[in-house]
Amino acid sequence: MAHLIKAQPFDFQIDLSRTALIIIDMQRDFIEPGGFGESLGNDVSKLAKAIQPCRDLLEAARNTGLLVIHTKEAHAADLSDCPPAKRLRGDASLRIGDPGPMGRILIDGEPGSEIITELAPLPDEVVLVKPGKGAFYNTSLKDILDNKNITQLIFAGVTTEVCVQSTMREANDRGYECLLAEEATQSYFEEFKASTLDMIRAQGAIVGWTAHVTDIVSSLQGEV
Ligand code: C5J
Repeated sequence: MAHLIKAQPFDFQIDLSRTALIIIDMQRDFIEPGGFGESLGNDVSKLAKAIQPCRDLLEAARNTGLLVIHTKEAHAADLSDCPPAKRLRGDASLRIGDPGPMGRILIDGEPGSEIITELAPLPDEVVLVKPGKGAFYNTSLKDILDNKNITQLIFAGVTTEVCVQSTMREANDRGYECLLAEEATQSYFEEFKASTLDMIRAQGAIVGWTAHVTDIVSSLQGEV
């Protein structure tokens, strides 16, 4: 059934039977102290604002029966999927693969790579491990979406200008209609979040749409 969601730059016509919710990288390594985000010098407390809006969206998506996909940015224990250029870049206090307070930094299976408990995936939800910033790179995401006839994607998660934006651009180029839930995404840099939202919806939704979580949730609940 098609619903209209109040969005920018114009209303988003959603077909619930062809829509998935993708929650990007709400994992301890980015949200909690001692992980990858903090090792790069970021104030990780800035991302906490996204948690409750993500929960609201997740609950509505579950109640509506949408396909739910959680992504995690994480690498194999032997680092075979981590290019040296990624591992060695910058002035990190701990690099990818180094032991930290939540296990090895950004390694799949370590405590730091777990999705935060507030957003813990249900057993039937997809948890997609991705080695890059974009969730289509070196993953089966396209096949998962094709198998379910998904053509529209609602995005949430962190960080807005890195993994969320990269994945939205990848999805847009592959023909998906992309809607970003404004309060359910955060950046370590407020100005980067604001600019990303502007870039996405500029030029007549050149990458996609943005909408408030309350408007998305009301629409999923059939209230509008
Ligand atoms: C970053 C991400 N910021 N999930 N990853 O390195 O956005």
